[in-house]
Amino acid sequence: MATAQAITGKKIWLDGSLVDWDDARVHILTHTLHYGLGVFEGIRCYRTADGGSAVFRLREHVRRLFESAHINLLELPFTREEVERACLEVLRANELAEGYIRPLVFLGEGAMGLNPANNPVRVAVVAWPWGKYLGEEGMARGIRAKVSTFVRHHVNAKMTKGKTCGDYVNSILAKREALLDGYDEAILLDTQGLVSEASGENLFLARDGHLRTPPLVSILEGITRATVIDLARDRGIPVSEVPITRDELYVADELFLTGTAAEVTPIREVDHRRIGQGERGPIARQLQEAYFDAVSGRDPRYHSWLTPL
Ligand code: PPE
Repeated sequence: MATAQAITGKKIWLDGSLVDWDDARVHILTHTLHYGLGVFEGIRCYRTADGGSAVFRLREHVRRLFESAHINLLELPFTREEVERACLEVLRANELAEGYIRPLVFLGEGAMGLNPANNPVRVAVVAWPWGKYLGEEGMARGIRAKVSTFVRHHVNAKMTKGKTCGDYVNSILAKREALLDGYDEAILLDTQGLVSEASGENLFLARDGHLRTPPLVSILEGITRATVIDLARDRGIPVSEVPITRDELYVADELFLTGTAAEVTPIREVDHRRIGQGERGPIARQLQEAYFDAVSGRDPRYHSWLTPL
């Protein structure tokens, strides 16, 4: 699986300048390494129909990075424009026409303990090639998922509007359990027992031509989720943000996941129950096509979402 391969490249943007890949190192007392208080983003750049490349929804991702930092009382020593420029610079420095961009805000060395008020807020931006997050076959046929034994954090524990490093321990536990149990992905329930999201993706359900997705309570406010809601409505598919129960998953016509890394990935089976026909359904297929037309600039209606490289 692409996600388990070691990555490498030429340059990394660190605290304001490009450094050689192997020189982007940190001290063992880096605060975030001990306590997990840091925030990050995941952004994709795609080749475009005009022969160039463009970053998809760069402004929205950088805005969420700053909001995640704000929620966690982290103040970046850079402006949003500087971080947007860093994302583009790092793609160029690594000669990537297509790839995944990972801005990371973390607390550097200084004090230990739970008051990092004086530790430096550091910023890195890395980029690397990243193929299909849940596999080529998963995109075409759908993946197999299990409802996790791990529960998504309560909103007042997790601060779900923030994409915080330490929160991903919960996702990693769920993901590894799912893989060890022979599935491709985990679906987590929230503290009330309602469907939340997958380990690194939001979830959509189709039934009788309508789409449903959980409301913004226990989930990350996915940028792909927002994109897919727009794409669906523009095609006359109604979408509602409503609570979803576990058994509603089992009787859905279609289920699919959305995320920057996972893009639009269908689910063909949950907990040994076949979903719909047990293959990628027509709505997932239509929205996959719409998504790839949007990110690649083939659909002029969505050009405002693209930042040319
Ligand atoms: N929920 C979670 C928990 C999540 O991590 C992501 C993104 C999403 C929903 C979808 O958000 P968006 O990318 O804005 O549509 N997960 C990122 C990290 C993946 C990783 O393995 O690392 C991603 O897709 O980039």
